[in-house]
Amino acid sequence: MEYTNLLTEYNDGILVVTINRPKALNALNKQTLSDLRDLFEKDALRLEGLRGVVLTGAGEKAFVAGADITEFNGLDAQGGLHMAQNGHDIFFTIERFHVPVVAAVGGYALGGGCELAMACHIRVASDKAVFGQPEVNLGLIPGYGGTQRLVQYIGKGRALELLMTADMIDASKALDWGLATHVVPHGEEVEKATAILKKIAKKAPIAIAKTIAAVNACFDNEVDGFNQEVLLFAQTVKTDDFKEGATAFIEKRKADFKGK
Ligand code: DAK
Repeated sequence: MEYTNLLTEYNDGILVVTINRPKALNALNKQTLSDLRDLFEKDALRLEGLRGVVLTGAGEKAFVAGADITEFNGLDAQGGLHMAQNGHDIFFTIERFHVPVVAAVGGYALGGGCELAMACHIRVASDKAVFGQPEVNLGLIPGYGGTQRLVQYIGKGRALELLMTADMIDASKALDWGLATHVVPHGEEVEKATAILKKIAKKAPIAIAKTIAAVNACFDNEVDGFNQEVLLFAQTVKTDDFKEGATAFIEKRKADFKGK
């Protein structure tokens, strides 16, 4: 797996992906988005035994400090439409990924960076993390799902205030508001994210994939989430892993899930 702006490390079913543009605070330029698309749409699907992905940023200061502002020059409405659709597609692919994706946020997660973190299933923050959607400072609104997902995580009033003031929040407020689920000392965020994924990796993989799909259905206007849950539940009932899980409980032993 070779990318221009991503570093990858694969061990024991956990893929750690580092956005690697530290001199630009890992800002999301076109190439980085294209790398992320290749990784989540193709390369990661070919990894044998993949059970989780950690997404993080290189350097001490940033997860991702936003879309790359240097690429905005000359952007017209048509270009903006294309750019937003492209970003939405990639971020939906992450949100709908079949294994959990955890953002390990060790610094600025601003604009497109906050949006990327929110497309992940879980966010672990270091005590130096800073979250915000400062697009209005540039005369823009978020273009990668920020107006929708921020409301989902922190509620309409708080989201509107952050989106309209461009205020930034620190890790402890992000934890308090439910944007992050853990705050750890700076430098330990990838380790914590990996530990969460290792815990999930012990569960039945199909049940984990269906859990992600069912929870996503809660925010999908095209489907009835409760109805989706019924359908997805029925799919888990027919798996070998369900038989193994129930049998293991009765036999008082640990289940050995095969993902079938
Ligand atoms: N893009 C490009 N370069 C960036 C960058 C960014 N977003 N953020 C930082 N950098 C670069 C800086 O220019 C600087 O480069 P050099 O001058 O060294 O060459 C380097 O990273 C280090 O940054 P600073 O020197 O500024 O570092 P400080 O510690 O002093 O400040 C900071 C850190 C994060 C507070 C500051 O860099 C900052 O305010 N950065 C910009 C934050 C921001 O406004 N991000 C953009 C949010 S808006 C769209 C879709 C999505 C979006 C927009 C449109 N469409 C579909 C059309 C999303 C928009 C956003 O993300």
